[in-house]
Parts: sequence; C-alpha cells; structure tokens
Amino acid sequence: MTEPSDTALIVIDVQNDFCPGGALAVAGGDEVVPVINTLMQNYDSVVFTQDWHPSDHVSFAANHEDAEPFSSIDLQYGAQTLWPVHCVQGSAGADFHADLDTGRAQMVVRKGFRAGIDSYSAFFENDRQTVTGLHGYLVNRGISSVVLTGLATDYCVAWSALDAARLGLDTTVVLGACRAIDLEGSLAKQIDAMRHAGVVLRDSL
Ligand code: VGL
Ligand code: ZN
Repeated sequence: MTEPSDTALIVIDVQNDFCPGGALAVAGGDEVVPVINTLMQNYDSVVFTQDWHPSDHVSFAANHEDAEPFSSIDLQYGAQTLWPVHCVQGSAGADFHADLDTGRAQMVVRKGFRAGIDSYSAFFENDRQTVTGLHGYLVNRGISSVVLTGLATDYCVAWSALDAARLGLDTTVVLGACRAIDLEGSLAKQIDAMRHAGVVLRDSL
C-alpha cells in the first residue's frame, strides 16, 4: 500500500445502469473501471457505494404522472431531478460493472433505498439530514482523508465530495477516474462548487 492508512478510496456507483447500455448511461462510464482497479491497489481502505432504489422510488419519472425524465419537481425537501428507472434493487442494472474488482471493497454503502428520498451523496440523503452512516464508519476507522472516484462526476461524486469537505475530511476527486452526466451545465457548476469548498481536483494520482 503506497497511500497512508488514514486515507480511504471511495468508489461511487460504478454500476451497469450508469455504463453504456444501461438505463442512465453516462458517456464513457465504463472507462473508469480499469483506472479504478489500478488505483485501488494503492489503498488499505476501500469503500464502494451502490445506488439502490425500490421500484416505487420518488426519483423515477415513471412514478409521476406526465413527467419526463431529466425534468425537475419540487418535493418537501427541495428540488428533485426525475430520472429514468435505474439501479432497482436486485436488478442487473444495479450490479457493479463486471470488470470492477469488487473484492477490494471492505464496505459497500447502499443509498437511495427509501422510496421517498433520493440520495446522491454517500454521506447524506437529499433531504440533507438523513445519514447513510458512512461518516461514522470512517471516523471509527481513523480515516480523515478521502479520495473519490466513479459516477457521475456532477451528481453522486460531487455531492459526496462537497459533504466530505463540509464534514472536515481532506477531500480529493480524481477526475480521470470519473465521468459526468452534464445536464444543463451541471458539470461546470459542480466543478466550481467543489473548488470553492476546498476539494482538491486532480486528473490522476
Ligand atoms: C446518480 C442520478 C441518479 C449518480 C444516481 O450516481 O450520479 N445520478 N442516481
Ligand atoms: Zn439513483
């Protein structure tokens, strides 16, 4: 292991539905797999996240009348983008990419499993209050620094990085190990937000 043991590699949502051919495919999503497999070899601590929705999930456009995917609605907790049905619990689309070296993960955080709340971040659900438990896990393991990779740069990776920085963790995003959805300028906006929050952005490590 070349990285210090107080640093964890966090691999966000490298699942079939976010790869080409998937229900919410991110352009080049599968290209991160070999990059992440190589990176993982340098870390003692590796955590995966897995988007894991029930079929009646509030973020699915199909569960709202007359709603188109990629439109937005107002929920009690704020604005929510509506997505195509994706990462349904137990479906092939929710599985990790077949070439991802999942054996290196010590912890898999499932998120978005409550029908009424989406969860982009690995730390807090979209109501910004409900916790996933990941912060407690990292603190218990003495981890104070996180390196984020995966899908998608401008949604689950960025929201996770912004929360990690807010929680006081040293936070780096390896952009070469991420790919973006880029909905209406969301990539540029989130890159800017991460920079302002003190997140270190690197192309590679
Ligand atoms: C994601 C949209 C909906 C992501 C998950 O992993 O970035 N984006 N669910
Ligand atoms: Zn989702």
